Amino acid sequence: MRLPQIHNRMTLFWVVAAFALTIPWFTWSRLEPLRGLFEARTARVPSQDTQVAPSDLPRTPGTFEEAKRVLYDQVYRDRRLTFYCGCTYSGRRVDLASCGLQPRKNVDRAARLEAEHVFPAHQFGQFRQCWREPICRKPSGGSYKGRKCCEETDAVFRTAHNDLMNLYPAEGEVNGDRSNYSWGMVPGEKRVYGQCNMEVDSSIRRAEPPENIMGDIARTMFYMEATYGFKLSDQDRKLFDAWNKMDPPDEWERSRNERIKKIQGRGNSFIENYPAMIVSSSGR
Ligand SMILES: [Ca+2]
Repeated sequence: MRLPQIHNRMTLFWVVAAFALTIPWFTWSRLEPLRGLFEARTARVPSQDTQVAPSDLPRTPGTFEEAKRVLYDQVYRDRRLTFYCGCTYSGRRVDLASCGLQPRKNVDRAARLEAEHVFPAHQFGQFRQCWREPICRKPSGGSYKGRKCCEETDAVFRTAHNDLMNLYPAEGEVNGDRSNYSWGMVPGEKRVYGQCNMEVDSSIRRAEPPENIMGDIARTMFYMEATYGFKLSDQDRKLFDAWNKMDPPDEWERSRNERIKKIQGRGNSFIENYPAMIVSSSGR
């Protein structure tokens, strides 16, 4: 009499187990669109754990504090205009009325001037050892990883992080909203910053800049790839090729490049050789 009882219990166990496993499988299989989105997101950012010989690196400022000072006081010494919305600024405060910029939520940060990384530090840092593993030691004995650790230990990261070519004076809240999202086209024409034509969609982690700086952004991204070996995805390359053609370098973009070249010893060939570089950048 005991054997059939055990048999029945085992059967019941397997029936329940199979049923329990079916629920997550069924749910996952129904989420095809979400899964595709997740895969697309992870595929959009290729690994950036590159190494460049120290002699091949530009002479960028040694710290981020120094980079900001040089950016504001030297490169933009007579050009007090923010990157995204074209507002005037004085000291470290943005004049919101000068460009019709409406704060979305954070009034104080909206008017704060910040240095924006066009190629986000998170995107070129996240694959590096110093970002992922706690290889840095505190004097007190603990360990840490991430941006600070990379700035201290990784010459390629530090040089790229402080590269003035990749830094632009931007409006604090817009900079914060852009976060480390990729550049792209955002469906619709949402206007959440008043007259400023910057669109950020956190649901697809994407930001669309105003048209007059699309080319500036594309050439900055090409420069970061060429200088540090940070790879652009095929999708990004197509987008930036289009932006590069649509918005050629203007007088200010060329002057900015010359000023930074004097400081760092190297210019952006995608600006200097425009439009010759279009062919080589799109042909890869
Ligand atoms: Ca432009």
